[in-house]
Amino acid sequence: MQHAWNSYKKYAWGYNELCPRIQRPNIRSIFGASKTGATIIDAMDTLYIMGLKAEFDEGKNWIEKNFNLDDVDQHISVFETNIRFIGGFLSLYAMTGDPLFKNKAKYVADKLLPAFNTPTGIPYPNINFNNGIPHGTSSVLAEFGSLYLEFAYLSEITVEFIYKNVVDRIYRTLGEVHDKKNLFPTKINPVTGKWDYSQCSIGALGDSFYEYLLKIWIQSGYKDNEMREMFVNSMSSVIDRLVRKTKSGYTYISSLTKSRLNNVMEHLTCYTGGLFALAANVSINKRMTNKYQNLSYEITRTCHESYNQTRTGLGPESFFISQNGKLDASARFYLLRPETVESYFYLWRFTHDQRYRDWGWEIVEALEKHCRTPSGYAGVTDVNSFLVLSDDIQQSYFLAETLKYLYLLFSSDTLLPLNTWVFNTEAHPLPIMKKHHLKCIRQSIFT
Ligand code: DMJ
Repeated sequence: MQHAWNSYKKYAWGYNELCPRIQRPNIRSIFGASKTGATIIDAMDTLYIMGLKAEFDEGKNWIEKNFNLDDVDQHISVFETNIRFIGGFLSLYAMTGDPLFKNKAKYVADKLLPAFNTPTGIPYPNINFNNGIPHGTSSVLAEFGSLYLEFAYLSEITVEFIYKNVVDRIYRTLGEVHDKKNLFPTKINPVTGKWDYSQCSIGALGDSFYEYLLKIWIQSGYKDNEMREMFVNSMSSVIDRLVRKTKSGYTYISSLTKSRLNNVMEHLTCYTGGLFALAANVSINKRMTNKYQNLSYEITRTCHESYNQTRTGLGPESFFISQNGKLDASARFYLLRPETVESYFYLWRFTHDQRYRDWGWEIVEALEKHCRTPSGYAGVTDVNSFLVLSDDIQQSYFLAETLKYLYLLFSSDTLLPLNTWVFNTEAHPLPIMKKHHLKCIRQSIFT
C-alpha cells in the first residue's frame, strides 16, 4: 500500500490515477485528465484501517484544500463517481466522524442529482459536472443498481430525504417494468423505460445490481423485505439459467446473449463466491442456505483455478475450464482486479479455512512478481505470457479494493466485522443501520 501510494504521490499527486512505468498521471482515466484525485479518495479508508496516519493526513489535507469537480467539463460516469467518490467519503465519515467527509459526499451527490431527472427516475449514465447536463441514451443495470447504499446512508447522516427518494424511485420503476420472475436485462432506456433484451449477466454490466439487492437488505438492518424478495428471486433465476458445471467438475457462472449461454466466466463474476457466502451467512433465505454455501465454495474454487493454471499466477479477464480440466483463457489480460481476493476474504471470515489465506498469499506473490514496478503497480496484458508486458495503469480500485481485501484477509475478524459493516461495491465499508431513522419509507415496489 505504501509503495502504491508513495509512487502515486511522487508522479501523479492530485490526478486521478498513475501510469507507473512512464511515471506520469493516467490522463485517460475514466475520470479524465483533471486533478480530481480519484486515487486519493478511493485509497483513504484503506490507509485508515492500515493505520498509515501520515499518508492519511496527506490525503485529508489534499481533500480539504483541493478537491473540486466544478471545472470538469466532460461526460463522467454517475456510477463510478458514486461508488468511488461518494462511497469513499461516506466510509471515511462513518469511520472518523469528521464532518469534512460528510460535506464532501454531499457535494458530490448534489453534482449527480440532475442525472435523475428522467421520466422513469432511472438516471442517465453520465453527467458533465461543469454545466450539470446529463448525457447518454442507455443506462446500465449494474450502474443505476449500485447507488442505493450510498444515497440511503447520505440521507441518514444529512437528514435530507432527497438522496434516498431518488434511489427509491429507481426500484419503484423496476417493480413496474419487470415481471420479477426473470433475470433483468443489462440495459434500459432511462427516458422510455424500454429494456434492451439482448443480454443478461451477473458479471459485466449486471454485477453490482445483484450485489446491492443483498446488501441493501443487510444495510436496512435485515428489514427491507422487498429487497430480500428481489434478491432471492434473482438468485433462483441465476442458478437456473446461468450457473453450470464443466465436465471436469468446475462450477462457473456464464451470461446470456439473446437467450444463448456464453460459455465463459468473467473475472468480474468471481465476486459471486463472496456474494453467496454472505447470503448464506446472513440467512437471507433459510431454505437456500446450503445451496448458497456450496455455490460459494465451488465458484471460489473455480476462480482460484483460473489463477492457478496461468504462467503468472494471475487470473485472466475471462476464461473457460475445458473437459479435461484445463484452463482456456479467452481474454488474457489482468487489470489488478479484486473480485477473487474479495471472495477469499468472505470465505475466510465464514470458514477460517486456511486454504483461503494460502490462496490470497499466492496472489500477493504473483502481484509482487509481475505487477510491481519501481514506481507503483500495474496490470498485465497477458497472464500466460513468458515475457510479461505491463498495461501501465495503477487502477484506483487496486488501493480501494484489492489491497484492502488482502489486508483484511490476514487481519483479525474484529477489524470491520461483518455484522456491523457492509461493503459497497468498491470495498468502502458503510454501517449497517441499527434502526431506521428515516421517515421517508419507500412506497411498495411491487404494486
Ligand atoms: C470496481 O470498480 C468495482 O468493484 C466494480 O463494481 C466492478 N469493477 C471494479 C473492479 O474490478
